Amino acid sequence: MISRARKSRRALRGTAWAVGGWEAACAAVLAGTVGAGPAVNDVPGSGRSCCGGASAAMLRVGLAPTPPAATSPSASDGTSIKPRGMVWIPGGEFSMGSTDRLARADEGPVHRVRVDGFWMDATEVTNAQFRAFVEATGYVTTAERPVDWEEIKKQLPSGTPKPPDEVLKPGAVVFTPPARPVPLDNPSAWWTWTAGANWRHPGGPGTTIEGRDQEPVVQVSWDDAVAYCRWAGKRLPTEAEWEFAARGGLDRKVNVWGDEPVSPERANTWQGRFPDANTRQDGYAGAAPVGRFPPNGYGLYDMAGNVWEWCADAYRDDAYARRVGAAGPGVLIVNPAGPESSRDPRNPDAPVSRVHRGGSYLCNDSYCASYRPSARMAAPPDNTMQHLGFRCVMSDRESRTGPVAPSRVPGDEQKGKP
Ligand SMILES: [Ca+2]
Repeated sequence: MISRARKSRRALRGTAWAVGGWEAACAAVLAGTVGAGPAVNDVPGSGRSCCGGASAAMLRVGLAPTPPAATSPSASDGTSIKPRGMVWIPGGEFSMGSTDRLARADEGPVHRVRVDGFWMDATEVTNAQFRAFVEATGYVTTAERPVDWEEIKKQLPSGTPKPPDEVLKPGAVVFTPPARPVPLDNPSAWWTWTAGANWRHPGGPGTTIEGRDQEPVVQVSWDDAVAYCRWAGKRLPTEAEWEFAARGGLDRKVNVWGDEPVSPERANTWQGRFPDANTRQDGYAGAAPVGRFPPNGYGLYDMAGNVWEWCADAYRDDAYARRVGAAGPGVLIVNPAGPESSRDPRNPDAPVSRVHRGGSYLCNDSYCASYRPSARMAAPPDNTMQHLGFRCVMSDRESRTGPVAPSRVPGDEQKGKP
């Protein structure tokens, strides 16, 4: 007879221990194990993500109708004025994706893309900024809401048993480094489901964001990020906008600063042996206050490392192949807005998976080189993580009119899974 725990592990085999963490954490709790999870990723290169996810629930709180002004008042001659805290990213063409030795399969094929100019937050959204949103709207984040098993199980393989009620409490997955080296094929060895973890207590109930106003907000879902952006009169960047901006005007470079390798002076990543020995050569074991590392060519901070950043796009591992296949080789793709449907091998049962970019303070070349501007990662939109935040954008037109829905390019508009 197969034990309940073994059934759970079998049922969860193939799900996202790397990124889709609520179910993984839930299963780990249910199974009482941290050593029997499935292989993380079968993609060569830096395929693993150092990620873990969190609770899931659908948006349930309406937004206050009085967002703050996202821009300074328009000048009398109608010209736009620099929105506070944002920098102008000039439109242009670039090679999206990478064939670098560290690149994963989903970063190709490299293709030429053009994006229109847009405004982008110079930094990740901070705890102080997110607190202002919550205080103005009464918004309750995903990780703070009661867990809805009926919604959660939609992301799980059919037949996954319902965990005990004590497990189905609001919370999130917290990074809990082991005391000694561990195999790097099982993220549940360093991620722990923690009731009470949320953006106010990103490391669990015993932690706080007091005195950390300038650190990036984390433990926020894609839904939370979208809600914030709407309140602020902004939106999440498309994946193409994010990568174009991250490259800072440098085309076909491995990193946002060029081809030189990552170093403690350049970005907040992990130095030492992941995940048990962080030497903190960059000064930080976790997130750093925003803007502590040099900006890229466009004046954007922390586009490499610190915390991951949600993008608007649905994720497909074959998104670029489909796009190029539809347009034809060498054809310039203009303002791609991402596929209509998701295909995420790390979250095969999730109806939707959303892109996040930029890597985090947990990135280390031994495990995850996702601080590179071309690196792609994803999670279901109700997942939260201790190293995942976001920043907002808006077009110049949107700076006056509000967000405009994107139109999709050929290849992105195909529906259904192949
Ligand atoms: Ca970042």
